[in-house]
Amino acid sequence: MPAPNEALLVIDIQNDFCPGGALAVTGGDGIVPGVNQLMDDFATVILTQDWHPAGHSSFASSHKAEPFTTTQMPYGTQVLWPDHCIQGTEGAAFHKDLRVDGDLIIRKGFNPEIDSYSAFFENDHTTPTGLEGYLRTRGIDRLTMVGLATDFCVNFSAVDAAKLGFAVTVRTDLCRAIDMDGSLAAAMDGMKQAGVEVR
Ligand code: VGL
Ligand code: ZN
Repeated sequence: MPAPNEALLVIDIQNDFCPGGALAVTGGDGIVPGVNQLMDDFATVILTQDWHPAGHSSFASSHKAEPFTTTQMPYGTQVLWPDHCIQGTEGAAFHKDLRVDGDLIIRKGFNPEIDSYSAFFENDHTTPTGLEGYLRTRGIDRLTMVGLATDFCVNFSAVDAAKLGFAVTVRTDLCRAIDMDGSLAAAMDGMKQAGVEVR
């Protein structure tokens, strides 16, 4: 029987993060069968969906810059991405084979001025998404995380959750990384430092 205090967080398994997408993560689609199967083991399944308005401030095109460079935002350094996961587009849709029968879909990155990697806080590390309250009011204190990308949205979500006091496990076999400039190694270290069980 799935434990009532545990939830599975399925992060950003959307077309734009899969091969052929605008910000494709190598092998991103390969995790879908394993993620679908893992959903059976959880009483609560939550999916996140990166959900940007056109012209979002995290897009290189909004700064006349090259993708994968960085810029300074009021909240710190921001990587500039190719246009991706624009609200209502096919790129923002979940992978066609992903089970979407979860309890909650939480969208993030919809504020034009702030990116949001984490499912808990926008990139200013202060503006909440409301997910913490959803989990606490439902008595959930243990989270397993899977999805895309290991070094950005999974990493930020896992570290924030651990800081908030949740017990967090990241299943790296069901995650895939962007891995730019050592970001995967840094994410692994950061998650372990924060007390995330990475396996
Ligand atoms: C993500 C970069 C930009 C992610 C989202 O889901 O990891 N990465 N937006
Ligand atoms: Zn994004």
